[in-house]
Amino acid sequence: MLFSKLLTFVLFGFGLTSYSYKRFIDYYHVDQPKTWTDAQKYCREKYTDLLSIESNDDLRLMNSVSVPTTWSWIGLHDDPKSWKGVMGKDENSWRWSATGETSENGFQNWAPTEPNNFGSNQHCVRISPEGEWIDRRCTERLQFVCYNDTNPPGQKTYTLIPILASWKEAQDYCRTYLKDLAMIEDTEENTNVMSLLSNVRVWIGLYRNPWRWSDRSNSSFRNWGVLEPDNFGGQHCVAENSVRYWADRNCDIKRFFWCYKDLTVKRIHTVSMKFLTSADLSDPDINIQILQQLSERFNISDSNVTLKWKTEPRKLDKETDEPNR
Ligand SMILES: [Ca+2]
Ligand SMILES: [Ca+2]
Repeated sequence: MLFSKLLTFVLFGFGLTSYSYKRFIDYYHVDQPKTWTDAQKYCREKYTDLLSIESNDDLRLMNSVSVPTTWSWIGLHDDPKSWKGVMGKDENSWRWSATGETSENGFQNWAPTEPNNFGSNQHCVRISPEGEWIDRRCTERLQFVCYNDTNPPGQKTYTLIPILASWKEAQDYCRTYLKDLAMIEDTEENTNVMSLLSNVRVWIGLYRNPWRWSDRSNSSFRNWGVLEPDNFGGQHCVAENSVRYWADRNCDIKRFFWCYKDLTVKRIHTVSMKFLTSADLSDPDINIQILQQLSERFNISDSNVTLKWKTEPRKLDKETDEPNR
């Protein structure tokens, strides 16, 4: 009797899972004076974090909480350890225009007492004729140095552009006509840029994004009071008052503060599908290929949607007697 092995169809299902988030938080005003750092620690221990304020809705809801008329810490700060005299690797550290990242070797050549973020609005960097770096207001109009690294390949060559421009205008110019604003990663490159300058101060490609939320919220919502932030006397932490206006204040002063508790519910919706295929589903490459094709077919580009294999118990292969005809 002849036997032949018949492979049963094996079905695999895949699950289409979508996550949706909405911000639901409880607001807590804590009437215990603490420094900003101690307030952050307290909120993280007792609740979720210092309060991040992401919209006018948050301001309205804060109004519903009874608070004394006083300045109270919220979660926004501009940590000097991330950028003062260092290059740093945090969200508000210095970074190069060409890469959006800090230098790998951390090379820096700050002038004494710089960067100081004077007036709380110096987030772009110019180089002096002596080769020293200084943070300045990005809207200041200066000449600038662009660079290219294609001739010879990989080696930076610098070009002084004798046009007055804001830092952003200078960046646009360099990206249009060369590679980018000057990127400087060692002493030799710094000297090369310096040699182009005859008593002029120019923009280079260094900048940073100031202010970040304690809970890493990426909200850009701000509600500064008049003439704030001003960094007066070195103010790097943000407090808000009873009419919901914000100001930077000295982080070491003890103040009441706002915490929040995250009540966000993560909702998961799963859609499972099954299909028949003659493809070899034991091959991981084919599995990936099918997922890619399905992602394209269903136009899945939303980061809240994931498409993944869910392996079901495999039916045993059956050895079946086949009539010998
Ligand atoms: Ca400065
Ligand atoms: Ca201030």
